[in-house]
Amino acid sequence: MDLVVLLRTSEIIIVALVAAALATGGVLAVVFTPPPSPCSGVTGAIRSFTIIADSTGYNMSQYQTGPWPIVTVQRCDHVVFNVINNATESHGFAVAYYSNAGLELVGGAHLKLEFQAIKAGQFKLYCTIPCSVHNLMLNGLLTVT
Ligand SMILES: [Cu+2]
Repeated sequence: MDLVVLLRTSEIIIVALVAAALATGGVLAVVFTPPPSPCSGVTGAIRSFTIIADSTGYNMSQYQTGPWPIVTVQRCDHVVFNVINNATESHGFAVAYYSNAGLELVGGAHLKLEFQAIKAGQFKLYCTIPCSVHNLMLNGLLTVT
């Protein structure tokens, strides 16, 4: 393959992949397709949690010293946060990585945030709206094992 001599390393890799795909009778397009989600085809358990936002924070986080609320699920579970704003002011509810924009709830609103927990790790639960008790709503924790 004299041609290879003229190619850069990245091009050589692609040529090698193409050659490998052709040699095994594979379809070339497969080489460039991103890997499937680790949860594709997996029906995880439904895990529902209620978050109540009011003047004590999220689920009375005012009276906790560490992160609060704390929720734990397994990877691929279907997570549902039922968020209730019992205050008169607006509050947000966001989940780092999974929903950074999160929900915006006016006073009295009930909203749901749902997703499949495809990535393991620890993710903050937090309010996205500056409010009178904002510091009480910045330290929730979702753990995906
Ligand atoms: Cu808030």
